[in-house]
Amino acid sequence: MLGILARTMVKACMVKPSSLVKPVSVTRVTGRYLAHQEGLPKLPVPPLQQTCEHYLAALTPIVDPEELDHTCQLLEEFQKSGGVGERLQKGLEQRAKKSENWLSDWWLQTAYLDYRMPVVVHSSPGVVLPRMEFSDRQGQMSETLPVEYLGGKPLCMNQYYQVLSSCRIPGTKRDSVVNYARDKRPPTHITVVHNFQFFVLDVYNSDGTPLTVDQIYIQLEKIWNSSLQTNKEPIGILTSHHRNSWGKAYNNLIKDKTNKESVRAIQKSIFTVCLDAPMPRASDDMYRTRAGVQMLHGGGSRWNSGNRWFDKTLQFIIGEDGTCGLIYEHAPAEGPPIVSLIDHVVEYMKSTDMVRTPMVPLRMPQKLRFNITPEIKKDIEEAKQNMNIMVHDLDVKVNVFSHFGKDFPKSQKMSPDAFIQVALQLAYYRIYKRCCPTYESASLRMFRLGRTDTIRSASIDSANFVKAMDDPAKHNTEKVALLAKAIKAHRAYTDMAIRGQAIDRHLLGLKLQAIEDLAALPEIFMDTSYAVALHFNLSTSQVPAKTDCVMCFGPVVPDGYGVCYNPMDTHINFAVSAFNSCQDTNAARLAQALEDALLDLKTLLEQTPKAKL
Ligand code: COA
Ligand code: HC5
Repeated sequence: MLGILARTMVKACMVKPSSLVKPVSVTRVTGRYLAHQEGLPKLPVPPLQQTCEHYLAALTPIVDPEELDHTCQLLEEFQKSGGVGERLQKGLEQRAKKSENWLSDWWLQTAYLDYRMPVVVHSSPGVVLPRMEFSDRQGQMSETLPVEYLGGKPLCMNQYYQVLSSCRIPGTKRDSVVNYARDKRPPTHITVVHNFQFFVLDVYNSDGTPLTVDQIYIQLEKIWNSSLQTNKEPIGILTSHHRNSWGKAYNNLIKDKTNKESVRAIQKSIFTVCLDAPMPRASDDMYRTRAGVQMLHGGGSRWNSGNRWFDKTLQFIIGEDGTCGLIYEHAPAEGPPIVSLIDHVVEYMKSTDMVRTPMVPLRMPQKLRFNITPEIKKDIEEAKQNMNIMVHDLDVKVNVFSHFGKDFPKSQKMSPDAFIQVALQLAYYRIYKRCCPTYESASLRMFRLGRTDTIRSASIDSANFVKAMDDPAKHNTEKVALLAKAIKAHRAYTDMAIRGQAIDRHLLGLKLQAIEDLAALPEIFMDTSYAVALHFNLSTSQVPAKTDCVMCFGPVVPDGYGVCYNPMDTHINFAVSAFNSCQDTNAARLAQALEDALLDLKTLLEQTPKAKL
């Protein structure tokens, strides 16, 4: 095993400085960045009437008919010529003209920086990478090395600069994000945390060349050996707290100069590497689930939750038992750029280049000191308690659906993503006998500074299908026709969303425009239907990766599920999350129902002779 790891280490040495995380020449990179950005179209503002129509259609399967009637009237009023809707629409169009992207700042603020729940579970996604077989500590530490050259991939340049050398900063009312990647002298260090103790590790020599893998290994070993004590205060756990509480604790923490400098070093670092202590053993069956929670929250205060700085945009996590993965703070970037980085690293690790390590002695990595006053200690204790409650409350089930992957729906000439989403609708309907508001992320990265919009997977067509599927009075041919229609409708919604024509961000924009105009909030936003529509019992996301990894995130409502999936060619990795405090939800139950639904769809299609379609 070490042979492979040793090779991996050597490969890391071969990265050209120009492809490293440190921008070699800011002007050159900026030039490329601008050219790239200018080539992208601007996010459109969809037509008002179109959004109103689609909104009513989206409400149809999820609200009562009387409620729908009422909303229909409100929408008519809203759209009236010379009415509120028209005025807000004009305001939005003006905003779109004047800015690079009418939505992105609002979205960053509303979806992330103003959101006060802890980032752990409620916002930051975790990713489990394929398990490594470490035979010893050298294995664990050398696996951290590929992360050093993650930035080399020519990604969307905007996201590239958001992911590295950046960090969220808590506030007592709202947060902010700092980014040091474009500084005149960008950071040249990463932070490493082991047994709750943080270290600064310089990954570049003074001449700008990167450390070799051997050198980094030597440095990591020094860190490891000087952080063997396990009785340290888990200062990092503060970052898992409710944002207002953390904001308050933060202001108190950084009153002390040493603490402030230590925090700054973490915020500035290119990324963080968490060398985790062993987690409780899990059976092979439960391994992925255990790894999923290790990435999402670290297992609680007595395990690895203190071995993090949850505000840090990118944290790679390497367990002693070969569990590898990462957690990222969502405010600056979406999943796909993160996953592209992973794919790049995994691919890079396969190369077999060799390089010699210069025998220059290196300075001991600097340990970050924290002065813990009784008040800070109290904040840590509070954060620990809160973290342990969150850990107990999170119910996760990670599964590999191994019967088929994208291959089967493709063989049926169906969109695999739509197939999975319709299966999920069926799974939910079978358990709850109702359709629920469902969110699927759609990428808006086709547009300059684009983030996401919502694909509403619960549609009139999906509802017709799920109701028919288990109805003994319906023939298979009819079920297949309804299935095909539901899948087509989903794919059509997806196309609409990625072209910037979906309804959710437009409605949000109209609402925020009203607030910005200091006008009364239009009735459509105070309507019960609107609240129902935004109560996403199913919050889902497809994050495709070449690497066989599993991504997970928490639910967005107390009685909901988070469902993340990575469809591979012949299998599907998926993670389901729920809250234990909700009696009505159960992650394993929905995961099982989803597997059953996927298989039942396949059986239905295979048992129905094509000629009859
Ligand atoms: N017949 C045969 N093949 C089909 C098909 C059909 N009717 N429809 C689609 N396919 C193929 C596609 O060509 C594609 O082929 P590939 O595997 O060679 O690439 C594959 O099936 C997958 O297509 P599909 O399942 O339809 O989904 P998609 O890849 O277009 O993805 C979204 C859909 C919504 C996930 C995507 O548009 C998106 O927005 N992704 C980003 C989501 C995101 O940002 N998530 C994270 C947020 S942090
Ligand atoms: C590593 C994969 C993480 C996926 C994260 C994701 O999908 O985030 C969604 C972002 C968005 O704007 O749609 C939010 N969601 C988790 C609530 C679906």
